[in-house]
Amino acid sequence: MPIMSAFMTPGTPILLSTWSFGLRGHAAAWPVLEAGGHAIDAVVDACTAIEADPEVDSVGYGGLPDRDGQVTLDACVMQSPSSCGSVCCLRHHLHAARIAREIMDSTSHVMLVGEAADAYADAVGEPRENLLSPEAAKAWESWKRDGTDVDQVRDAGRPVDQGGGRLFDAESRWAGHDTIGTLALDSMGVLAGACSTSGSPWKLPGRVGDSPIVGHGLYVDPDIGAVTATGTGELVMGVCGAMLGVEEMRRGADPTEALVTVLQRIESAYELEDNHQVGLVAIRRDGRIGSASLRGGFKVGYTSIDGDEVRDPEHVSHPGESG
Ligand code: SD4
Repeated sequence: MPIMSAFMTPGTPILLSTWSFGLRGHAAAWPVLEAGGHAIDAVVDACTAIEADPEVDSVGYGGLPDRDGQVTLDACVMQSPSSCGSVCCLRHHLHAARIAREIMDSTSHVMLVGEAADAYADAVGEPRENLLSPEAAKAWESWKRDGTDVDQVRDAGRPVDQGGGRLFDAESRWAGHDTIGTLALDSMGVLAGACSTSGSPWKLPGRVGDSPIVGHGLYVDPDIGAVTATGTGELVMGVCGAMLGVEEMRRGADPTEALVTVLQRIESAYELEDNHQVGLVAIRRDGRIGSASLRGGFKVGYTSIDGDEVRDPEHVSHPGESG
């Protein structure tokens, strides 16, 4: 299949997100960019809106809990190697991307984790919230009752994005994926990214995936481009997926070609299982965009001065294998 990326005029702001529900976040973020605002504000606003949106069935409130029934949230934000922030395993605060940004802006650290991260969020005035929705609690109780093996549950299906913001039907809800990754290029030509997740369903307590780790679920080099990932975090982590994508662009690859290299590296490093999916999106510094996924079912939300669009990825490694 031909590998192409759309060309955008430098100076024109754009937003690019994993999954069609990314557009719900773009609705909050686009006015910022359109008014000449900063990419970092836009991506945090986008994630904040998605984290709070109860109709998005796979991010923030409503996300599936860990093995012990506890929802934990992870996020990171990035503008450059010296400007990034991350938070892992929040148990009491919903707006993980905003907290990661606070860590970036107000501390000399990059990452805070666990109870201490919740305490930090308290200290900066973030409200404590219940993260477990009644629907997610019911799903967890039923999983516990059945005693189904985690891997069998995941094999029930991969998320299939129908373009309307929902990824799961009642049965494949068990396989819940929980990540929004948003990239922005603002009218000053500055890039930023944010990534927020509740991780994989029924995970071992303490498990953290790619999303909040700089270079894995998100990487931004202001002189080169930005990449963010969704899907099976362990696969992305093993190849430093987001950073690899940016480094491929540094070498001169087109954004989609760069993402295809990440997927090829994953395929050569792992035996793919039925439940595995990885989706990636990229913006190069000049506004070219790219997208790719291992399997069908992934979609991309894209917003420019021409409006909102849900797009199929430019490349699908195994197009026949959707959820
Ligand atoms: C993780 N990558 O924690 C996240 C999950 C995800 O769509 O992206 N789901 O592994």
